[in-house]
Amino acid sequence: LGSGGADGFEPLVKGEHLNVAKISDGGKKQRKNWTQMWSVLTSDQLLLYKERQQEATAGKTDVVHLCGAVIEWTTEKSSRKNVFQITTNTGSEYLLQADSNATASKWYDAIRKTIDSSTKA
Ligand code: I3P
Repeated sequence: LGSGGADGFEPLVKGEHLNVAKISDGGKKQRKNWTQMWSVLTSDQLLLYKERQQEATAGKTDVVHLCGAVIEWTTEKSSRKNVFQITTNTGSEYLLQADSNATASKWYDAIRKTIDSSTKA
């Protein structure tokens, strides 16, 4: 933890590839389908793009609203390592994962801070 090297800025708002599975959409269970997404954190949203290039064309695949969301590590909802879950205030559930523990931890911390600050605002 904390050894982010050249990338270790806080809060983290730049893009990176993460594995994402949306397991609930507004309370409705979804079939788990892990997809590598280009992920960009803003001050109150996590933007998910299929391709890095789509960031420039605003071709978002999904937007995770972080105000009022809950984030937690989970070892029960996947056989993968370094998995955390975001539950939005509308009941959508996302699993996020990276093979690198440092990468997963960096995003977990940045998203948690974003949830805290956007929920207080
Ligand atoms: C799922 C797929 C997922 C797996 C999930 C399977 O099968 O293998 O990768 O989740 O396990 O059901 P399918 O492609 O046929 O839908 P993990 O990789 O996170 O373990 P689960 O049902 O135990 O969630």
